[in-house]
Amino acid sequence: PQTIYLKDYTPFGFRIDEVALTFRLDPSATRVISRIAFRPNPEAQDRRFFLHGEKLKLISASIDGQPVAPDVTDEGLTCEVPDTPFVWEAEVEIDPQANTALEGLYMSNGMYCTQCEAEGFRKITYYPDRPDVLAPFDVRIEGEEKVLLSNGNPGAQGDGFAEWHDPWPKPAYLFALVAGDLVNHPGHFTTRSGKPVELNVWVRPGDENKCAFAMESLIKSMKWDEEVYGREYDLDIFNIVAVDDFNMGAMENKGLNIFNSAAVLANPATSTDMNFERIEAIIAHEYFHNWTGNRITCRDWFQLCLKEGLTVFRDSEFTADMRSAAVKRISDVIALRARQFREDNGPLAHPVRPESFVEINNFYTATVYEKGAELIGMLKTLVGDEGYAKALDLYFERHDGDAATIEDWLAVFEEATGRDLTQFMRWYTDAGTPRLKVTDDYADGTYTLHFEQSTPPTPGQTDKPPRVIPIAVGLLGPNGDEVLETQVLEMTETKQSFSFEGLGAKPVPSVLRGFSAPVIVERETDNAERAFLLAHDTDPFNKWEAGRDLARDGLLAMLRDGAQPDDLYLDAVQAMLRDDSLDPAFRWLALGLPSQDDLAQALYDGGTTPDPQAIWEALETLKHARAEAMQDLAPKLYAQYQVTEPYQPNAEQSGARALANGALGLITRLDGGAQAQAQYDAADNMTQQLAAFSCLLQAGKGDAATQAFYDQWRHDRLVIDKWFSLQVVNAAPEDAADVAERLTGHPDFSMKNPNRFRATLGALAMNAVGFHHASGKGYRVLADWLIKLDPLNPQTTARMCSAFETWRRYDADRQAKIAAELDRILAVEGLSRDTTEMVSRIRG
Ligand code: HT7
Ligand code: ZN
Repeated sequence: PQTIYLKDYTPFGFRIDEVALTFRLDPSATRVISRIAFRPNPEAQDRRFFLHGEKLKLISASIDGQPVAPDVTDEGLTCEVPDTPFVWEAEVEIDPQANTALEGLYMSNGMYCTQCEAEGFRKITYYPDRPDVLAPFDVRIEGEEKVLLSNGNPGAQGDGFAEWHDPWPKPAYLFALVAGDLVNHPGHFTTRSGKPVELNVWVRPGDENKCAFAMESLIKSMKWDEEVYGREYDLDIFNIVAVDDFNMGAMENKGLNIFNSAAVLANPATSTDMNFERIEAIIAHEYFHNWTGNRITCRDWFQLCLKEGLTVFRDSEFTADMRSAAVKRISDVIALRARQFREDNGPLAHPVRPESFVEINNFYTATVYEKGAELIGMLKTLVGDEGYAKALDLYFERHDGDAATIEDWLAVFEEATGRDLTQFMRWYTDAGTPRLKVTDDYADGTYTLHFEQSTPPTPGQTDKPPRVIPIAVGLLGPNGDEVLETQVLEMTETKQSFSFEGLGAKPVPSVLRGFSAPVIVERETDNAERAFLLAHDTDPFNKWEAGRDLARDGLLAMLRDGAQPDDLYLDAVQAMLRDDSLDPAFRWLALGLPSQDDLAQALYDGGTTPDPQAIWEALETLKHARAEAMQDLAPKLYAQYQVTEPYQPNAEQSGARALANGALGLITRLDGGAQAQAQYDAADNMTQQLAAFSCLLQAGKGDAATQAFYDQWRHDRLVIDKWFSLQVVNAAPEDAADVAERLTGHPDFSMKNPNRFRATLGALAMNAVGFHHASGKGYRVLADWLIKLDPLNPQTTARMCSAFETWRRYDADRQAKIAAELDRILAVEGLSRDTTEMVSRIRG
């Protein structure tokens, strides 16, 4: 397969003034008629006329009304064209029903829908399917379905047809079409300049009672973007559609966002607090793309972080404003470390702006999204709130209607603030997570912090010069008072020291407050200092971090030296749980333990080969010790944080339920599931029901609940996804692969639905100890199913291969077993480009 390089970018030889598309819908033989007005692009040298096109049957083509016979290959067509403006017309036939890859135009439960990012439009018609070719689109849909939707504003609508006009020039990846017998949950928004906007959430009949929360979230997002970023909505209508078969969470098509139904449908009976929070964030994310992604798009796919990093950053700010900023920050960092640090430390490491790819779908990664968002956060820290606001205003003013680059993005910051960001650019071009070594000394009232940065080599990049790192620091006096409020130190060299004078005693440093840069801090410290920070730090992130480090180091000592659970940790976490002045959601986070994967990486980094079974056993031992240490406290917390008011998915109630359910986990370890069963029987919302169900499964008492849950929810596909997933995630180490395999034989299992596939096989990879069982059956079951899925859905298959990305950490026997599975996948004849690229990179 061909590798595409950023350095080879050249503009397309033509511009497009107008696109008109007509769709004659038919499940197996849809006709797409296109009329495209091209003119030579004065900024391009290369005037070869190449249109992308895949899996299309060309019926006819003409230029300025004269039939032409282009050269057609599997990837597109070329044709002689005039060197003056001309009109290209073509008719193609496509087969939506046979499209199981869920890219292009496909069918889901009898409904037509599209997914065009990144390169799906080429499966709809011949077109320059690249993000730097923008055009206004007019669309006519002819079909018998009750609802016919596309981008932009509605035009003529009649029996069997509908027309849509999108005045905003857009690249083809933002095109969308939906047709089906759908029902809508309507809403309304008036922009701050007084423009009325019609809002709709479209769903399959039966799902109407799951739309209200999405609509509220959309309205909040529209308002927030006006208030915080000064961005108004720009069409008369905004439609959201829920689709069951979808490869990712959602898609920001102009004026017609399409959502995985799991990322939009919710009500208290069927969705957990976490589902509600995720839906609110995804609705916001897709809506915010209207400006950061749609009005200003990317020049090429190497610039993906330009829209994704910025939009993730914006949705995190939104969630922080709607809920608790501290809890959001801590949760984001937990996710960043779990997914992005893991990626950055393995064979799939790549820069936030990659330099090459084979299949762009493989680069919708935690690095591009989450690390991309961290870079925006660092920029904001470096230039300050005012500088950031000025730079963003300039960005919107200067680049509205453009397909922009990271260079354009940094240039507006340089101009708006006068800063030189040459060194900052390394964050975009260099892969890998920097290590930040911290030491200190104190003499005569002066305290000095010494920093040293280094970044390990990553695939294709050995040399890593220093990057600018904003390090937020505070100092605490021996009595716990803060003697220095948060200051941002700017580290620009490999080694650098910063001194603080006039201190009466050696302070305790609180370094990298708020996780001010995506780095790994290495500092030799002791548990007493961590307990001190857990008790006194005013920075909520570092307070939480101190508890997490205590837990992690205690666990590592158990694993390396056979130590007992650390009393200092047990006492400190109890003291924190008893502190009613702390937000319950924060306390619930502080009760969390490092994951099996975190511990495996920490052992590996320290030179020890991780044993997945031993890691799981150490965690079990610590959880049991905690339950015993807190046998008085846990029931008190459980009672104190029961929510008696009617269910609301807001931050306050969610935090209380999370803490109470954390306490239920402790209780279950000692009472064998009695309290969990009582909660399960009484639950009137999914948060309570699912928490109790998990506890019962973990206690080995889940059989009755498993049957009852299925009987109660068999009609609800999203709830049944949870049923599949929980059984696998909570299975005992030796059973996990068998449970997953058994569930693939369940009548409700379907390979064609990515949610169900992930709920079963993705869940196996999440059960780390089960997946890495010494027998190798976890590896075998996952590889078997990836091989089966690949011909149907390469995109989802390739993404799920990342379960194997950490394989080099493990012992020789496990490595050999994983290598054999990777080789077995690679040997499959006709393996997709997506999966071939992923597995080859992982295999190395
Ligand atoms: N911009 C979108 C990314 C995307 C996608 C979404 C659904 C299915 C396939 C997809 N490929 C790429 C989603 C987002 O980041 O908002
Ligand atoms: Zn996005």
